[in-house]
Amino acid sequence: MLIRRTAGIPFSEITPEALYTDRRTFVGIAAGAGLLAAAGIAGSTLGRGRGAMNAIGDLGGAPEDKLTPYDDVTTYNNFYEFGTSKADPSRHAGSLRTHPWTVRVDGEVARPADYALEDLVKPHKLVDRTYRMRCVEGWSMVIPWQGFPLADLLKRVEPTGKARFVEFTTLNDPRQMPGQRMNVLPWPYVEALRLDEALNPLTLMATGLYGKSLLGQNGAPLRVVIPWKYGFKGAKSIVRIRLTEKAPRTTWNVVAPSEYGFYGNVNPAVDHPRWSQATERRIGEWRRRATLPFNGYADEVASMYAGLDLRKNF
Ligand SMILES: Nc1nc2c(c(=O)[nH]1)N[C@H]1C(S)=C(S)[C@@H](COP(=O)(O)O)O[C@H]1N2
Ligand SMILES: [Mo]
Repeated sequence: MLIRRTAGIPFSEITPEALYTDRRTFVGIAAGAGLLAAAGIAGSTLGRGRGAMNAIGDLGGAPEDKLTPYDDVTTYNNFYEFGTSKADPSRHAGSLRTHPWTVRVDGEVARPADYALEDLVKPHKLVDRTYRMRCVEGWSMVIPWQGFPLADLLKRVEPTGKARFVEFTTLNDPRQMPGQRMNVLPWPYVEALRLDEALNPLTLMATGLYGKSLLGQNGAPLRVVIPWKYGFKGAKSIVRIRLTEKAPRTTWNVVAPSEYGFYGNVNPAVDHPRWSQATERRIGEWRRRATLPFNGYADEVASMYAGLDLRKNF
């Protein structure tokens, strides 16, 4: 699938100056960083203070953030359908066929349908969103994604008055996904959000990163990205999006409920039972840095959890 370019300009021709002057194309936070990356300055520091950050889009108060190199983003992965080691997905995801690809959208919606991927994506304006990503294992990355807000798709399919949750299901096909021939997880991989989380403008259906279509290891052709939650919430290679009234059963929560709550919000104050979540290591760096509440996106998301005990609802 071709990635639509912002205003029809090829990524290779977009300069930092163009980004700076065309501020209106910056949707949400750090919308320009993906373009910067594609313009060939991946890994450069995104400004040296909040002022400079704001000029190209605010990553949420972490002036030291640099884009994680493309090679790391595409070779250090968790995608147990292709094996449990970090290198397995990039080694084995070549067997994933993403054309044709169908996504079922059903449950509590006025317009349930099976969509060919192209028809699902085409009506949406693709945006650039550079997000900090934090795995529950204690490592993190900064990834320039392309995709469309999940909210745009949900509005299109018209949730019914009963819809309270959105469930995402990954492809289940052991012929293409060798890791599914083993019982490391119950397949298919399922994740879910509350409807308000799914409608939050930060929640992205990603189709690409660094200006290129997603590779299998990153969840081609379509995956969900929720930057204030631990990585496991972001289901890859999605074949079904179902709206429900009751809370769906989600894979890691079912496998180890004491370790993986339904919410999975990044929270340095709530340790994983087996390790601290207070700090993280950015891939490509050695030092550990402080983990931020909601991964640094508290301004955008904390209000959704007002009155909720985040120690119980982890
Ligand atoms: N289907 C599926 N989705 C998945 C996973 C998985 O094993 N299977 N791993 C999750 C975890 S733990 C993380 S940290 C992220 C990693 O995404 P990335 O490899 O694109 O960085 O994918 C998430 N989505
Ligand atoms: Mo993870």
